[in-house]
Amino acid sequence: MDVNQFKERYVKKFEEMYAFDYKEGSIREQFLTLGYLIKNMYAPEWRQTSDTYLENKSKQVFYFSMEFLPGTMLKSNLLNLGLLDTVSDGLKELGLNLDEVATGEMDPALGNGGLGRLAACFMDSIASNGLAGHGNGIRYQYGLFKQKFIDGNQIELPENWLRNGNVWEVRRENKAVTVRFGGHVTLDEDENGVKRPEYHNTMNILAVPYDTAQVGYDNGVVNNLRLWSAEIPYGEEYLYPTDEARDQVKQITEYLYPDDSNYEGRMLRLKQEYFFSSAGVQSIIRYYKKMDLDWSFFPDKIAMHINDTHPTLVIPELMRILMDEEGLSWEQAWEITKKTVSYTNHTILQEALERWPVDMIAQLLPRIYQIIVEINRRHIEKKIPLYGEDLTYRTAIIDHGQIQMANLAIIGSHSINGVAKLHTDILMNQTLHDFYLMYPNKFNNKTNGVTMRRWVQISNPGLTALLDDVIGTKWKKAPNELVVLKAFANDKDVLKRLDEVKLNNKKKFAKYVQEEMGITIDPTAIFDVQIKRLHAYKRQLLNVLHILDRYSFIKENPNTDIPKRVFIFGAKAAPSYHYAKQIIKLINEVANMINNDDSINDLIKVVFVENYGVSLAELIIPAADISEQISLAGKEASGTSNMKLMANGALTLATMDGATVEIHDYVGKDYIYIFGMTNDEVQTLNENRTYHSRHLYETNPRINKVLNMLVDGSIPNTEEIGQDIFDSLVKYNDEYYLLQDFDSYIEAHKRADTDFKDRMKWNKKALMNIANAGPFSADYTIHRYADEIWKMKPGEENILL
Ligand code: DL6
Repeated sequence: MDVNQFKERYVKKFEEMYAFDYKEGSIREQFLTLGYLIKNMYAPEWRQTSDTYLENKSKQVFYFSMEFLPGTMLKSNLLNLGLLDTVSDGLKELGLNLDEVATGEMDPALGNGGLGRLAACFMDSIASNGLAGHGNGIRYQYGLFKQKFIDGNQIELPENWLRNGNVWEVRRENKAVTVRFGGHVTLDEDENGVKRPEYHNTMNILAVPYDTAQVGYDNGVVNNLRLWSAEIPYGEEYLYPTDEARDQVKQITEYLYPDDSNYEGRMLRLKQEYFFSSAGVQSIIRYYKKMDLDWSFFPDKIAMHINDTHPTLVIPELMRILMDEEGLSWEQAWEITKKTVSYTNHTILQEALERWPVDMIAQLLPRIYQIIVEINRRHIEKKIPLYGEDLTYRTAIIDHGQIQMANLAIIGSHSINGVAKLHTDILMNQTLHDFYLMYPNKFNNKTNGVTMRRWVQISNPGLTALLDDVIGTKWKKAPNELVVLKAFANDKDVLKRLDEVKLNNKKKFAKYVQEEMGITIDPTAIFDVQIKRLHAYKRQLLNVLHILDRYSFIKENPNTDIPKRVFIFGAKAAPSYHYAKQIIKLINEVANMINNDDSINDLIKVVFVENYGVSLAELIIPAADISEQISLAGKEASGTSNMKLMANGALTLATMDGATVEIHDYVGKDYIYIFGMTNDEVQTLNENRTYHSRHLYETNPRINKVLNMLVDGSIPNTEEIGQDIFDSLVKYNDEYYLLQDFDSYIEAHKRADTDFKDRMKWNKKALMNIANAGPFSADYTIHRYADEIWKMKPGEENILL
């Protein structure tokens, strides 16, 4: 399609939809027109892809995830279809602007953070790698809450992302399935003497799928993301006569759980987990039957991947269907299930390891409960002779009245992977060591990755143009080609152009900050960025302590020549996470104090953006100079903002944690600022029990001064929270060792200050980061998942162009 054809089709489509001239359309109408037009364009390939998979009986992977955080889809669809320039030019000729039209799209916040965003990167890479793979999740009516700051406090508002409809989705009522909850189950013998379950008094919910195309990059592949919505079954409305009864159904897919680390035993969440697991498995089984193959081929044709333990009920659900509905024996069903399912662990935080009370599962899912009990019984029976009672019981699925979901996920699958080398090592050697002894071959590492299409090509067009010009365009399909850039590490012209690209991105962000927040920031300052969920282990507080230290230094040395810094934060706290919300309040009050202090000559500014999410990340990341990855070593499973920031030329200032260890190894120690304890040192400190934070407070003058600022009235409006935060560091012995790492953190920042003054030196470091970002492309990560876990190859038949 050329520009003229596009223009013609756009104008026609607009008139068909709205019956007036496109020039009078609102941004929303202009966006919707474009969205429907694009959807019409990929629809034939979407259909053809799925037909081809069926005809060729291709092996397909289904990625089960409670969260998908895709970001807006207009530009990524255009990019992947090869239409970005055509549409941008065409709109311009029509007097419209693609960037403006794109603002008409809502950003679907169907995830909390890293885990959901990873799932979205994977969808893009699966399709772009030409693999037959689809997502399976929940179509939440309300995404993650919209964050507002009122008097510096986080307030949560509902995020009704569907209020104007969703152009990309297709409701497929004819593909709906029924999911059963509650009631009770009896096992009755059929005419052949086989025990069959009979369900009584269940609550039946209709699961209706909404499909969204996942367009591959320049390869004609269009896969599917299927999100399920809960509805009352047709013709059964009479069973739900009250508002309360109807609400119970609606609630199942109403809200995304706003917490990524602390799962309370809430019935609704358990319902959500079973709802989308069951619906997904049922639809896959229905599909498999169309292939008309023996059940023994199931794992050769289907892989089901569970993204953390939230979809673990896939395991007993697959068992249930294979045995109860398809008549397979326990042994046959178990073999198929294990070979089909694989599991990724995303955290070692104890509070995030899911456990459900036995009573709750027994009451909500009686048949599933029976199956879990039997899986557990057989596991124990089989393993005791091999590993003894102690070890075996430590790996039991049912323990102290709780169902351990990670144990079920490991026992019922053929692969468990961590998301960075260090994380996987910790899983094997500590957290899941008993399982590692039992199943060493199931464990493997798959370091996370990010899609360079969204995180470089779409969000940083300036850098993309520079790369295309300097190293050619191969990197777009083979991100490791970025390494060619190293040849230009001392090329003054390239470094200058890189500097200009960064400056332009910083100006763009500065404009946003001015317009939306009324804060003036200098684009030539160091933009120091920490963007991630607010959590104590991620140590945003350490960042604040550094800001306070720097602030008091400048107050005492107003003529210092350190470069200006803008500290940029983006973070949401789980609504019930009191301490994290106190940190948010502290950052906002520190920002207020510093931003309004004329005596420091603008040497520091603090910007805490409201409602951080994918769209804001696309604006902030290309503008970043420093990437703060400062979690306590051993706590961050991987991190992915570290990869996005690196690919955009930010220098990482970090502890040796998660995938940052690998970033360090690739980029080399001269191009990264490492500080703080290693994981081994943290372990030693834990074991020795010799840490006394109060001692550091009392003996280290710098720490003493900064901590006193939290309680001596230096920071307005923080009386209560200041004391609580101070206590967490001094009275309660500083659980995440901020004070232990404080000095080396300050030193790392000093090194960055010095380097930043030498522009060419800094730009060379930035260039080296971009050049080494290739290995962190999700395309490679997905290649490894496909090859080593799912046993899939991007077959010729999947590449349609
Ligand atoms: O693997 C994706 C992402 C990692 O990069 C982060 O390090 C990790 O904190 C995050 N985990 C979660 C917690 N979810 N659970 N359970 O989001 O996963």
